[in-house]
Amino acid sequence: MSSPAAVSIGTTPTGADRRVLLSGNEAVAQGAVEAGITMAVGYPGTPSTEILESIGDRRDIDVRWSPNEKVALDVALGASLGGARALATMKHVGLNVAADTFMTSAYTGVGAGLVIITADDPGMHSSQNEQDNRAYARMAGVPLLEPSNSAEAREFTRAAFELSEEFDTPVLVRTTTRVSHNRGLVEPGPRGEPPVAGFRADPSKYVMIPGYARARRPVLLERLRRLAEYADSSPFTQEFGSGTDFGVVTSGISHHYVREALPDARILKLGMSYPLPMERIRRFADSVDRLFVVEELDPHLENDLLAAGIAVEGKAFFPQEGELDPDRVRRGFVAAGVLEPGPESEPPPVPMARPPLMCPGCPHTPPFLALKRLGAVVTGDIGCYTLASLEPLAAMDTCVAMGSSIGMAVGMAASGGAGAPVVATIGDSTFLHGGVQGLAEAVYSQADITVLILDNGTTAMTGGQEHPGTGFTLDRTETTPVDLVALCRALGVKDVNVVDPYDLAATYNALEAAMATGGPSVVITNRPCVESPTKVRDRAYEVIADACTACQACMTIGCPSIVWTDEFAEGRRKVRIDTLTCTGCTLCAQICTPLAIVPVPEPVETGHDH
Ligand SMILES: Cc1ncc(C[n+]2csc(CCOP(=O)(O)OP(=O)(O)O)c2C)c(N)n1
Repeated sequence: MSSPAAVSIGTTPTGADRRVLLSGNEAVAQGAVEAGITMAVGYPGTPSTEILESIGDRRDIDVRWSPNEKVALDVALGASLGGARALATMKHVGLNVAADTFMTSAYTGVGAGLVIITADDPGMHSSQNEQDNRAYARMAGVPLLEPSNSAEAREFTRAAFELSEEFDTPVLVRTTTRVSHNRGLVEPGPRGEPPVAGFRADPSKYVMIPGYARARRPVLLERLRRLAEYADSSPFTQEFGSGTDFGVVTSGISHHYVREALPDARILKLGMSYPLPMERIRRFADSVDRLFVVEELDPHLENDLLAAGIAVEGKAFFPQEGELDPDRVRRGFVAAGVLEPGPESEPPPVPMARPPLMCPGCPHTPPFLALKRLGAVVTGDIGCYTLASLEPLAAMDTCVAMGSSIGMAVGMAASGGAGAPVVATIGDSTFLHGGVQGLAEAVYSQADITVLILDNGTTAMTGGQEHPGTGFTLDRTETTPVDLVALCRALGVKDVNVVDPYDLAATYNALEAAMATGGPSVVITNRPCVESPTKVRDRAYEVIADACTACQACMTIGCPSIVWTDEFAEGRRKVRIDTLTCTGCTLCAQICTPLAIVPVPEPVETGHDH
């Protein structure tokens, strides 16, 4: 068997074997390129981020990060109305942010095709919840496609643009972490021709005042009826296996788990899971004695089938929380009496669990050390700094949704029950995503809070993406950065201070002073992330073993470069520094009272090149 070609997204391989190995995210991008998109826009969020990154260097497509998902969808919708096929990408919780536009875009319909990718995260590998975004398709009344692997991610995304134009509707394509990140064989096609139509003004379609929106509601419902008819004959529905004892209705990645658990089972695989191909499902149900639904998370399909009067079993045997896998599916079918109990497969051994930690030299560490010492109540936000909630820093009290820290701080302070000064901590990307309005609220209500903006010049948590405060666009073109100090002042915050977080004393003092100010105050830390966009590596530090008194103060910062030794002083273990990973931030040296932590000596100049 020949091996698949290496190819960049959107170019067609020329060898005999035209297949390439692509992740689900790359395959989505490939499908969109083949569909002729000229606009791709999103906000980073695992597991969706690589979709835009994989086409970021294309000159024929306008690929951009927006400040948040709502703006991304607004940009995509505007582009679509202007005649450009547009792709909007986000993680599942991003659709909550974009939901306002999403709901009403179902009323306006589209110009050129508009496809929204929601990348869901069952199992919460990197998310604050595991909401099942299939519900959004029903709530908005838009068609939903669910690819199960990379080949389908490409095909379904491409087809979604056709559907979008044929039915004049945005189309939601839902992937899940396993589909987004797994690699599979894909046969790419050529770049599609972008559509040429421009904007056609039609206020009754695009201006959603009540009088016009009321008239669009029946249009939406009639469109859904036609989509349901289409679903029944669409190529998105496939049948596998044989037998009449039982059948399984499934979609997305669950399809592969069922086939692994029960290779010969009768399966009806739904590629389009809203609206449902109900007549096909009914015929399938009639052809088997027992019908099961296997689906991750909510009983989305199960409830629809039950509501249609189709007897079906599902969540009684298959869990509603977490990811499914072949073993969980097998156990469900054993419980249902369909499979004999067999030997349980042993999960592979996991090396010693390592708790997540901030990186060596992370500029987020010092302000949290200071906040802990200052005894603040800290409403946190989402980003690398959320790790400050864990030991040994343990300096964050809440974390709910992007941008929530500031509004929650306002409420916490207003409650009168905080018992200590309240500080909201928020990253630069998150501040521009959803924090600015919280600060407006703090100014508006003259809340007695301090907002700590951790400006590391990137969106580090998701791998270092640009945002409007960085001064660069997705393709690293320079642009005008949003000036955070000027923005805070313009909102009405009088007390705005910038501090170098590597100076622990200055950081402590700045926070202490801000917390003592009445009304809202802002402290901004200004060191770049040590990993992105370029690695920051200064001269490393080391521990003078004889000088170390084993006080272990340096261990309180949770730096992974500081490790235990086998030496003891007064019964306590001494430490050393891994000089390969130390970035030379000096934080540990600043808190080492015996002055045992010093820079490694400069290499001696020998005059010889090696
Ligand atoms: C609504 C929403 N969109 C996207 C994400 C994914 N996400 C988590 S944190 C984060 C931003 C982190 O950047 P920043 O606030 O600058 O902090 P840093 O990680 O750089 O410290 C993103 C995009 C999310 N959790 N929720």
